[in-house]
Amino acid sequence: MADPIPPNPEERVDETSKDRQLEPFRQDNDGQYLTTNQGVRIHDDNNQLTAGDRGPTLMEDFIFREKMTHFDHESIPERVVHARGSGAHGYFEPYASMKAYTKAKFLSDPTVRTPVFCRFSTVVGSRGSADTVRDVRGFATKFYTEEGVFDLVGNNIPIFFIQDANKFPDLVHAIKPMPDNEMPQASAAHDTFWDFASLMPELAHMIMWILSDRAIPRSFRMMEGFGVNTFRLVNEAGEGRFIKWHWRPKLGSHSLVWDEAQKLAGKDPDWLRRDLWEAIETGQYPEFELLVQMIDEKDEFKFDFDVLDASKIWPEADVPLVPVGKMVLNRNPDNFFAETEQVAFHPGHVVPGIDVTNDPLLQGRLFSYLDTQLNRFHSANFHELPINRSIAPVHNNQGAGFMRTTIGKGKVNYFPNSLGGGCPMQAPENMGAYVHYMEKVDGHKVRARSESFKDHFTQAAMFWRSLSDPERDRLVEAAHFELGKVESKEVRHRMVHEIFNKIDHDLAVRAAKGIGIDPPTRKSNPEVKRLAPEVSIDLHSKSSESIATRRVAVLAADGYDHAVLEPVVAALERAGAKPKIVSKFRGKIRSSEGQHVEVDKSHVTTGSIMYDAVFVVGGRGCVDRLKEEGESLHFINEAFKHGKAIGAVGEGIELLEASSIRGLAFARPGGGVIGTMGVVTAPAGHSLDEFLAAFERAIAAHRHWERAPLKEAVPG
Ligand code: HDD
Repeated sequence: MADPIPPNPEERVDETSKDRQLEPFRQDNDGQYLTTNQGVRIHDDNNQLTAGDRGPTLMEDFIFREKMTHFDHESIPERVVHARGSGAHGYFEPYASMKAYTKAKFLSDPTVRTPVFCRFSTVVGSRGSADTVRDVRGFATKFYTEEGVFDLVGNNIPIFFIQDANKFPDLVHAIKPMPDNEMPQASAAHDTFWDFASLMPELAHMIMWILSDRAIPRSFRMMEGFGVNTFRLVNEAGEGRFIKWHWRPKLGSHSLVWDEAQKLAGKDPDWLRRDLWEAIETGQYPEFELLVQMIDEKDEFKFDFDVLDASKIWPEADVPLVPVGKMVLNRNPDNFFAETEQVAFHPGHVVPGIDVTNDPLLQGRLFSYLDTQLNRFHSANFHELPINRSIAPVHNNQGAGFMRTTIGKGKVNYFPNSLGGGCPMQAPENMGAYVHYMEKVDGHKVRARSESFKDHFTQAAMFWRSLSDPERDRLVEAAHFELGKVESKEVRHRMVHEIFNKIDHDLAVRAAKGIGIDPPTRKSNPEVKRLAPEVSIDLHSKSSESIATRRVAVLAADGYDHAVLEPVVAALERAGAKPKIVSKFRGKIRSSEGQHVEVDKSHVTTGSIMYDAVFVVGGRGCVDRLKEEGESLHFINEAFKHGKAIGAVGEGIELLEASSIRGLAFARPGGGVIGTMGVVTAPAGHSLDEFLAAFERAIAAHRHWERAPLKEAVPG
């Protein structure tokens, strides 16, 4: 008999269901003897079996052969895209029942916590590439629901490059490194990508997003996620609604700046991976809110975009966001390969109440993901790998194939059968069976793009108009970098005249200036239909008030003022921030009063790029030393240039004065706290509470773009 769902009320799905399922697969080597794969204990794991102690290896050395053969096979093909990723376990819980819209049980009962595994990734780079490259980030979540596995395979950008999956291989070939020399790694900044983009106007909107700050997130914990494609929710009554999935991070959306991203790629290529890992290890669990936008089937043709076109957003002003629930990531994987590498996502892994639509990008994805898993695992049984296993019981007649682990019992492996009592049997709809949405499909066979998909510039122009001035400056700088790396003048010309100028004339003129192309003399954006500002795009509107998990460098040296350092560090920690003492060398430094503090990071191992804010502690001896250290001055200049909050107390202010910051007022002895453009200073002896309140506000703001005119003169 097939197990009813759930098997019994005692075994109800909860957040630890997946963990319990994984437990028998875990292995701990503590206190164990080394063995062969057959469980035979090994006496000597340092030497081959040779003929004499200086002779050749004996053919019979089955122990060495087993070990070496295993090693030689210790890799699987990396993902053709999204090869580099980081995963985490957690749970999802809905705020309230979504029953009116979907029969999916995991969205219908707020008391149910569904276990999840989430994998964040970059798209273009190989497995070993740097985290902070300019790229889309993958945001894929596997929900182990009581009705089977549901995969929400999204990205951190709400739209996609192309509209039809048939262009996916071309897009990926163009954006991946050049076919002849495999350069550049993990970057779109080369001729083939921009050649493709300049010939494909449907990429125009996405190009704006990848040139924006969205493509260099500060943290996986501080970026939004989107299902991108249009899916469908279906309720018990069989009513369907078009939907788009959204994830919103509790910590707000934040980005790096490009100079910082490039430096981090060298100083800590694992920046995003480490950030996620450390946050979970220290109990600062990342949280995301799940939301949906819904469009009734009857309103399918009400909008000036096609609801099935993945290169378009649904403006929030037209289609509001409905909060659904929250996800908390609270456990790091035990093993990178077994979990993060072997997890296999597929947008076609849906449960009753969630269905697909005719979005032509999604339709192609439904083919590609299963196919790619077969290539990665060389087995149709990848669903049996522990990380991929459903926690809902699996019963079917698909019993064989490479690496099958389940031992099916009985003589009957076909359907229908009478010899097995008809089992496993088909489920009626009211017993949790998946029934496809009853959509009427009718039409001629055509290979064509719908007319309703052909406006490529309206939303790209809306995006540009919605940006603040500093965001526009950075987008133009990004275009200068990306296209500045393109050798072909023809490609650069086409991007400016055929794409940018159709989005916005000012953008085209500004982009042209940095890449050696004559700017267009006339506007050319006749296709733009609507220019209402789109608030949902603005990164700043989604900042968080909290400074939780922000990294603050505390610059200090021997002779520091302990009476300032200790309370500032404690206050930052109370607010959830991560202060770290940075000094020339590791070890202990001594205060002017004789106390000690342990240095967390030496200059050679860190840099301002690895912090969200900097604090300079006072103390005569300390500051005299810091002023003599190029690293400390560079630290301040670079943090200022990158728009980060800077705080200094007492003599610490002298380090700011010795830096290249010009045009800002600093606190004076006997005066009050001064906070301008995110630089907060307090004189010695002044109330630290007032200073800390202003400094924390400056950190919460994340970046201080209003400094732009001052930062030009500061060396980076
Ligand atoms: Fe894709 C992986 C997200 C379009 C084909 N995709 C992959 C991953 C994410 C996305 C997050 C990594 C999953 C993981 O962590 O293992 N992909 C998207 C989004 C898209 C999108 C949001 C736009 C709506 N993808 C897309 C298209 C195709 C693919 C149009 C092909 C028709 N994607 C793949 C793939 C990958 C993949 C080749 C590579 C590795 C894998 O599937 O498991 O099948």
